[in-house]
Amino acid sequence: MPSITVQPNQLLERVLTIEIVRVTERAAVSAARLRGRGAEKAADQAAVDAMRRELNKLPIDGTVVIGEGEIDEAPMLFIGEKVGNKSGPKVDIAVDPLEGTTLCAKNMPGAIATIAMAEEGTLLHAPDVYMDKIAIGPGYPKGIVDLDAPAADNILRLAKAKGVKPESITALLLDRPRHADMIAAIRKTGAAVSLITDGDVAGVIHTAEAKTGIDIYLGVGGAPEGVLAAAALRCIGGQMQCRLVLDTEEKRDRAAKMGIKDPRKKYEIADMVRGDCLFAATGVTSGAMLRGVTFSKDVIETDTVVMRSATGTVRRITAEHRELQKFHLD
Ligand code: VTB
Repeated sequence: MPSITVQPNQLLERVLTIEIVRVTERAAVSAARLRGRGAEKAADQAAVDAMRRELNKLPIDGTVVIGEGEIDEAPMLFIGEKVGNKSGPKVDIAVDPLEGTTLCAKNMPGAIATIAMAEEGTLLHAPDVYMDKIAIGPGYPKGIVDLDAPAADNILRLAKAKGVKPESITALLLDRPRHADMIAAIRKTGAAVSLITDGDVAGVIHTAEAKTGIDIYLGVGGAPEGVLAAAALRCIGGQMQCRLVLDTEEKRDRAAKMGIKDPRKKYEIADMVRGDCLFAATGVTSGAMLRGVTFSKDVIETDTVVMRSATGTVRRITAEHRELQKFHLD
């Protein structure tokens, strides 16, 4: 039987796979304590504080490249912030400590705490702008869908590749007025449209999870969320194409300062995540991908998915936290 040899430099990366679970778990618990309070900012801040504290314990020399905002706003976990205890490898980090602040504030399904990590210089440094996205799950020939093709063509081509009628295709989009024409065009093909109010990191990942019944993700969402989703698809397979929406001089300037030379560039997964990566997400409220945090008398339970692109391993980790509950730790 062939054995898998672990190189010394891979050892730390494998350890970090488990360590980043702690990071998203703690962010999720802190946000979940504020579920349903109608307090978006407070829940987000609680998740940010917890994530930052846990990140700073890790043996990494990390730079936040996708974070809570740009440096002039100087929030915590801003783009460019250094995290980690500096004793380990130089890494790029993308975070969304509370993806779906509104979902959490209203205690609606699908809020998560999420992170991606990769070797320094390999994650796209994207400004906090919109991004046009298209994504499908694994198992299709490359190029079967295209960001620049009409939505209806993409649905028809995907149906053909899947060997089904368009009626058997389900597309997922953010429920926004800007998508009205696209939704109408997709429905005209006979395909079903599923709408989400927020949370398109999970939305994109759903295309790679057969149990969700989602075949394709389409539309305009946040760029930070796009890079996080690309990291997940790099681990589990699937195709994704994206383009930043840089529709003003000011946005193009901000992007240029982050090293983006071509504002119209169409990004593939390999352009957004240029090497091996780790991805983790913990449920804050229950959704199709993850269960939300549950609080009982002695135990807090979390549900996390963690992925490693080097091997494509996906772990689902249900954790019981006793100390956190006993001492009411954040
Ligand atoms: C999406 C969604 C996020 O922002 O990226 C969306 O995944 C895009 O922005 O959860 P608009 O809300 O302006 O459409 C979120 O909803 C987070 O704010």
